[in-house]
Amino acid sequence: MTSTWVVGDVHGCAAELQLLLEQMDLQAQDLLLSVGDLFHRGPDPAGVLQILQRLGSRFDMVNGNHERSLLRRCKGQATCSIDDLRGDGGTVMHKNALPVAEELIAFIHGRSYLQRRKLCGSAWQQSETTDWLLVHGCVLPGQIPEQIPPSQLVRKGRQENLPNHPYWYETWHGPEFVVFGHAQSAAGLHVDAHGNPWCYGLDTGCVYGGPLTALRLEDLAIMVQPNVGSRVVER
Ligand SMILES: [Mn+2]
Repeated sequence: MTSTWVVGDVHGCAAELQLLLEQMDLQAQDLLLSVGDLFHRGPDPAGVLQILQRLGSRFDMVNGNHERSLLRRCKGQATCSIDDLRGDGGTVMHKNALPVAEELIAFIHGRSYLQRRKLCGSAWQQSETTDWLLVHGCVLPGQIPEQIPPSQLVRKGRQENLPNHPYWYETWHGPEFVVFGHAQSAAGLHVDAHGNPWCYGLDTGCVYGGPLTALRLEDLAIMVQPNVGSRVVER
């Protein structure tokens, strides 16, 4: 069986990513996908890059708001300063990213903001849902996901046309199953009134001390990173 793992917001937490991967024990046919926001806030963006580069074609991702901001800042620049590596909201990149700045930008350049893939596996045998979407922040009910601009896909996604402006994941009933990150408050499985699964939030706040978490699409298994011990978070 192929395993398709999706990991939540890494934000420069290389040690946690390494521990999770060791536990995951990816095989040659398996995939690791990321919901984006790989590099800012945390202590070791260069380490995250190295780990993911080693996975080669077994890794893929969508860009998050931090990648989007980083790419916009670095556009057209041959060399980078640490200021160019700022992310969303001006978040400073750890200085150990500077030696690998060009590699880091090349790694995220041209990545998509939305991916559509086919569901398969034991969790979906009785389900009419055929596709799943990988996105950093949101998709919006009533809109074709592929037509939503990146600036919206990386956001938390409130529905301004509804009373009390609920978040998209509070009313999302497909037709696709959606895996996303970005919002710690949205972490976990979201189901409808009949218990059908419709989306999964994977931002478990790793950079703030939560365990990095991954979801396997085939059976909705969850893997939680083993304890890394105490760590200072630089902001
Ligand atoms: Mn984000």
